[in-house]
Amino acid sequence: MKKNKPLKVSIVMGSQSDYKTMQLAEKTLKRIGVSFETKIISAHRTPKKMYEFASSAEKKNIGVIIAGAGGSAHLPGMIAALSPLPVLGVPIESKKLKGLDSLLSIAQMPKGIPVGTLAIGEDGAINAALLAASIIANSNPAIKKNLNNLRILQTKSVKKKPK
Ligand code: RP5
Repeated sequence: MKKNKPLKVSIVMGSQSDYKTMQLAEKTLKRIGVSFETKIISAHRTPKKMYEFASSAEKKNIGVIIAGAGGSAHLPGMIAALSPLPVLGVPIESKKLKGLDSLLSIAQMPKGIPVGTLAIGEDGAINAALLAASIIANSNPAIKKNLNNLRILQTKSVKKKPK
């Protein structure tokens, strides 16, 4: 019997300037052994590219989309509107409002089209990757094992006493 190809994660971001944050999602997925692709797609600067990406993502063996955006951060919501895949939004820490604008834009989706919103900035990028990996792990026992191992390591790394 032909084996299904494992699902991958697509990491997209609105601008090159988001990559400093979003590369932590890449690093985290690499650590867990989850396949991924990374693209710059802007909802307002490249709307046609966004439409093409979001409307064809499901056919391209993508299981989860992580979308990072800053300011008036409509990218995750627009992608979620066009794709049935789970979309995780990472609010980029913007210069002017420190990411509060991004957080509220991404989190305050009106009912009907959900975006799973993570924390602002680096923690959000890392947790988006961990969450994406745990979604992929539902149909991939090897990834489940890697995620569990990562948690065991994290637990062991906690010191008993402060120095
Ligand atoms: C958003 O505008 C991007 O996600 C980025 O966070 C923000 C600023 O973009 P640049 O002006 O740095 O390209 O679309």
